[in-house]
Amino acid sequence: MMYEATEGVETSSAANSLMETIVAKSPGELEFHQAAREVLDSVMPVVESEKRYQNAKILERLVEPERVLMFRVSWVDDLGEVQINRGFRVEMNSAIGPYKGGLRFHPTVNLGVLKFLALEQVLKNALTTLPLGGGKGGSDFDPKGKTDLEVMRFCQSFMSELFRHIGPDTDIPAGDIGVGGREIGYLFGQYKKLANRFCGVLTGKGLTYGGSLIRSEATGYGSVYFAEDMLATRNETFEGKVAVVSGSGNVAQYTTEKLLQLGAKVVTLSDSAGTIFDKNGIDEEKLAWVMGLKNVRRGRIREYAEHFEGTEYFPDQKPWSVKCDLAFPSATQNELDEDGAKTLVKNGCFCVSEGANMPSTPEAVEVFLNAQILYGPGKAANAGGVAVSGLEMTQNSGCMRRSRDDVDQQLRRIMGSIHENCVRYGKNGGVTNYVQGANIAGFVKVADAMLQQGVV
Ligand code: NDP
Ligand code: 2IT
Repeated sequence: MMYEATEGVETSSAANSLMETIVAKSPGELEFHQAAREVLDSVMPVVESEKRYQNAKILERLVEPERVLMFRVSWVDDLGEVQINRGFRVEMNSAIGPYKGGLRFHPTVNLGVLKFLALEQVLKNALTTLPLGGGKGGSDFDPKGKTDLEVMRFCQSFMSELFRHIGPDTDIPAGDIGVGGREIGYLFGQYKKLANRFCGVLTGKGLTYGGSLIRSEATGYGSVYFAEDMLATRNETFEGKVAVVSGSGNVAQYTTEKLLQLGAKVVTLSDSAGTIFDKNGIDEEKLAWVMGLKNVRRGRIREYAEHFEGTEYFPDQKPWSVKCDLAFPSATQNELDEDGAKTLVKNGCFCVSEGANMPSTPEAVEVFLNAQILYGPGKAANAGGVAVSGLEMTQNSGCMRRSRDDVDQQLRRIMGSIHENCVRYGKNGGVTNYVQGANIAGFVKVADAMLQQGVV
């Protein structure tokens, strides 16, 4: 079967031929194909100029997970009915450190989705400057509408299998969609019981049992810090800018918080059912209300429009048609398509920073690159979350605790260094292609480590 390259993207025959192998070996894994295609297109020129990468088949090895675990998760719901879900952990690459990456609980989870997330994680983690390999896991379990006890029983059953494969020096999971503080707590409790060991095997833990200050905030804050650095390249700041944010979970909430602190006006949030548009801006008080709605009452974003006057609700809509200067896609993959991207650019949006993983379709990315707006891809812009996870690991292993300011300053410094690295590898004339920059900078670090470790 021939693999169709994305229209308008320069491809090499080596990239096409590796893509065909990937598709033949992993049919149907569409999100993985999409993520791999982008990486291959960015890094192939580097590989073609370095014989040693070709001889050691670095790229061919990079797209093949080192190990994939897939297991049954059986549990009993509140009505006494037996439920069966599927659990996964994709251990993608451990060249520069132990496998590290989140767990996602969402009905759309399958092997292809987790392989795309794991590949992104490998390059993202390399960008953080920390010694972290890449992995991702999760389940097709849907926490929506489940009671706390059901979620606890599911997490315990999930960890009853996963615990034998993870550890603070081998594989350290964390949160992602559908996995927040509540789930990490239940997962940690079960790990500790089975392993008879209290250690930093998970990150995103509660502050009373080894969690790091700023971990909850880190992905959202980091995505705004990355945008701040992109804006600075054009002598711009957040002051007086209008921003649209998608999603209303962990990443969207703290993106909004940091944007407010830095002087921007945030006018949208969304969830899988629709978008709210608040022309007056979501202030701190309204944001606190959203956090209660989403993190405690676990309600729908529609309720915002019922609660706050002057707000509109657009069912089944994304935020991209709302006029703005800045956009922060912070919900899920492929939530921003070509039409959405064209509308954003037409309305004057000139900076997009991705809190989510791969939220823009390849066609949307093309629109941003052709328009030469500031476009920060997820693997660079959202790396703040895993970076603070890395700091949490060092606090756990050193039995120490950093202050809020200390962690926030380190996060700021790391985002600055990721930005610098993207510019170093992505600058082309006066314009930086952050997609190329992020992919090449991450790849070179992992590839060199793989070369030095031989064929394993
Ligand atoms: P949460 O579960 O806290 O929130 C997810 C948000 O996205 C919710 O508003 C949810 O709406 C929406 N959403 C999820 N799936 C879909 C879908 N299929 N269609 C439309 N909307 C959807 O997750 P996070 O905020 O942690 O994660 C958001 C994104 O950020 C993900 O792409 C994740 O991979 C990425 N990310 C997260 C990091 C972290 O540290 N948490 C780190 C780096 C990246 P609803 O409630 O209706 O489902
Ligand atoms: O996509 C991601 O980077 C995350 N979900 C966070 C991973 C982590 O290990 O903190």
